[in-house]
Amino acid sequence: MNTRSTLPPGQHETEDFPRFGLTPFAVRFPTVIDTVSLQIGGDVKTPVDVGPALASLPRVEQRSDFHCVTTWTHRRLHWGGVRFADFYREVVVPMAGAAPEASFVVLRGQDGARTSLPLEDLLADDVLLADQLFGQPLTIEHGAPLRLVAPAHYGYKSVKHLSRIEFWRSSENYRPFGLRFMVHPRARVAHEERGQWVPGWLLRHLYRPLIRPTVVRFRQAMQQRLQSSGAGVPGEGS
Ligand SMILES: Nc1nc2c(c(=O)[nH]1)N[C@H]1C(S)=C(S)[C@@H](COP(=O)(O)O)O[C@H]1N2
Ligand SMILES: [Mo]
Repeated sequence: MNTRSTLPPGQHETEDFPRFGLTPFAVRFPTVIDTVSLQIGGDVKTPVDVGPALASLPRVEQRSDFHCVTTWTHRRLHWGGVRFADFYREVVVPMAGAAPEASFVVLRGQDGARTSLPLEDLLADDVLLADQLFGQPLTIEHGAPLRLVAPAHYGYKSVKHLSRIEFWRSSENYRPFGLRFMVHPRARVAHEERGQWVPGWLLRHLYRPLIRPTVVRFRQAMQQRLQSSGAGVPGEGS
């Protein structure tokens, strides 16, 4: 799939690739960045930490564009990691015993961020569990030690600091983070599924003014963390 020649509806290209998210997460940081621990849960036979098993999967490299729902796009990022589809078939099914009907997937980050996607969307060829960006281990800014990369979906589906994935038969017990209109169950960029109830073209205009202050907020929080000792976890629990 080539998404490089034209931008998706309502997106514009940015030179920088900022640390970004909903503002409560600006001051939340991962606690474990030197090893990968990835818990599998939900409707599975054996809840298990599959972090070590990721090393047995074939590695892939991928160039893809990254589209934030607030309308910025950063093109041609070069990710390294493993395919979610390989991970599901070779690790999740055999090790955790996930049932095929458990197709509602919840992804959680060490900072408390969470999102959901249908299993079918995660099995697409371009969805990765990434641990590298441009040949280097992921930085804290961009999701250390492991993040999802789902290029066909808005950035909020690409959970950073990924620590837990749940496979559920039903979505009924899941509550999204934040305001419901901002969360689309699929969030496909090509269909401009930015949120629910409010049309994508209208959300473009509501979100655009938020980009600059959000970038500043996330950058300042990162600088403060660096200044106040590398090991601490400032702002945790807010
Ligand atoms: N754990 C976690 N994952 C997250 C977020 C976050 O705040 N925390 N923000 C999301 C949003 S809205 C976007 S656009 C991308 C930003 O990725 P970046 O910070 O690497 O640019 O991460 C997504 N995944
Ligand atoms: Mo985003």
